[in-house]
Amino acid sequence: MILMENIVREGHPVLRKVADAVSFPLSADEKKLCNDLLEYVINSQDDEVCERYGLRPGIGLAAPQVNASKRIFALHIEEDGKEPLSMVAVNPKIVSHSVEKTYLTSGEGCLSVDRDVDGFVPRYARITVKAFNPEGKEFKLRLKGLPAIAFQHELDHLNGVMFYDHIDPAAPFKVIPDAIPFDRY
Ligand code: K2U
Ligand code: NI
Repeated sequence: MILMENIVREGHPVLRKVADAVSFPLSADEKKLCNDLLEYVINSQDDEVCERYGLRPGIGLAAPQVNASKRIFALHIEEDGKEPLSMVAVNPKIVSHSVEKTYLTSGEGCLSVDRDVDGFVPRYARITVKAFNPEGKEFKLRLKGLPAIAFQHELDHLNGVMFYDHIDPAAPFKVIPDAIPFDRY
């Protein structure tokens, strides 16, 4: 299982690389990586497991964050009153997006960043995405709200982008044009 010691931290060059697309069928190691990434995000949202293994809770985890420069990430998002969103996305793409933006009013964090970086992170409010599951089956989803934000955060990891790259250091809380705020709490 992935532990915090397996998650690389900012400054590690792998976090600034454009990750490599993977080809199907996945190797045994790549299949294990997919399972491990999803297992981490599920484990990290279980208070007992989180406590026992000292995990930081996460709703997403990308392969580069465990030093594997491959275009794979996992998401597991449970929101009250909504169907859980649980996926491993292989070679993910945003195929279209809204003009409208959104941002988490709480700002964003990252399992690879051991510090608070304040500021609004502009994200597309609604996205249409395509990806493959680990078995090689393509899927297409329309996402909004926290799933859309998380998908964009993880896709950034596959392109060597960190959330704070989107924050204007001169005005971290400046109003984002055409943006609707997203309150997590
Ligand atoms: O990629 C990661 O480091 C996991 C990120 C994913 C994420 C960050 C900001 C916004 C959406 C997703 C976080 O550590 S997950 C922690 C978290 C949990 C719930 C909502 C937002 C962030
Ligand atoms: Ni992150």
